[in-house]
Amino acid sequence: MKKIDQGLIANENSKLEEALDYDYAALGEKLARDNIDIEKLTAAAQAFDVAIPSWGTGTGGTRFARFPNEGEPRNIFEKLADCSVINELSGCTSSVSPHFPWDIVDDFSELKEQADAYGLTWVAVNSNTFQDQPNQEVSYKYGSLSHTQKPNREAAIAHNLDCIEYGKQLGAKSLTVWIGDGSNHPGQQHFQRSFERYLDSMSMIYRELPDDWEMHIEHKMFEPAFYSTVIQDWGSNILAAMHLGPKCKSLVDLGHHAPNTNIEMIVSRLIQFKKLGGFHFNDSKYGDDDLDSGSIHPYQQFLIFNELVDAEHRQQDEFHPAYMLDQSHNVTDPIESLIISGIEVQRSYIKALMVNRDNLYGYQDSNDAIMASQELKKAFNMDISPILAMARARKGAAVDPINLYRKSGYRQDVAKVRFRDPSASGSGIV
Ligand SMILES: [Mn+2]
Repeated sequence: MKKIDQGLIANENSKLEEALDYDYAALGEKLARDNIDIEKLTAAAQAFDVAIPSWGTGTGGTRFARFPNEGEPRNIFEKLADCSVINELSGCTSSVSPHFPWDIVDDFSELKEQADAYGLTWVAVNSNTFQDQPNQEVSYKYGSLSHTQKPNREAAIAHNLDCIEYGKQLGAKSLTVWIGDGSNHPGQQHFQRSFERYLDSMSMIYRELPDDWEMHIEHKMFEPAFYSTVIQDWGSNILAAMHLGPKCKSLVDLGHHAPNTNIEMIVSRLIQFKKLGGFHFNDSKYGDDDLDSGSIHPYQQFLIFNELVDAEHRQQDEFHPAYMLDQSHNVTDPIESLIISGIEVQRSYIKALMVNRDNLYGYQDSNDAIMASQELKKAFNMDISPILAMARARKGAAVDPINLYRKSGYRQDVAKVRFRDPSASGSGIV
């Protein structure tokens, strides 16, 4: 089942076919001079996938205001339909990551059937103990899994166990845990005791993980707590993941570090110790801006993928990181932002595949800083758009996705039936 008319895609793609074939052939010749097989890169682009967060399909907001778009999804079924549109046009986003309790439904089998019909799969389920739900008996105002009071911790543990049950019904294979726990004032919280309480709570969740599941811990240095957070950085993260066990790994959200942090080096460290669980891709200028992937620091994103491809190249053990977008779209149509972002993440991956590892290792061993740097820059500076467009064409996705999306009139169509619900969730800020 498709949301976008297949005839429209075929027709629009055919208009661009001749130019694409020409550009693709020219790029193929250029790459062949460096002994790079363009067909291998195109096959890799076709196989690449990054998950869409269900909440990313709604309009985001800041703590000041939210400006909803016409026709934004009001429930998980409508979010799923938007995710299908994104995948049909981008050809690289065939999985969805749900968020609970925002996406709880009465009948998960119906939701799974709907996703199956679209050709979408469910990946990591995300728990939410950073806000109180209506009629909740205890509050998370002063923390959840690390709360000083046992009933509050127990509520947070129970919610995470519920998330595992929901995820099992959807066929998901991992639980991502991010907590807003922390403090706003020096002295407010005992650092060690709060971390101990967190580890105790997490060990209870870990015990209930199905054998073929992983648990991913997401660190974040600030917000909503502004003085300290319990899982502040990758150091606290990897310590917790090592303490909890082999099924627990660290998740890197690009926006959750101090400005100018060398994230690619963190990625390397996590890979080395088999603790890289996955990513939340986004971009930022100042903090956790949740801007579109590759829109501010495309070179950083490329350097992160350089580490990931290096691990693939070395056939690193237990290396199967989960890729997901986690963004907040405040002024754009989220479908357009997510299509472009998925493709930009895919672009970084394919460019990283073009780095000649033997050359790079040689320059590193001989301490040739200039040539090592140039080896990376050479791949980064190459315009590989024809490879990505050809990958989409071969998968029946759109050669020019944004143009096609606008021509489809999808947003206008759903706006006629999705009447705005001002209480709809979708701040998308984690
Ligand atoms: Mn995140």
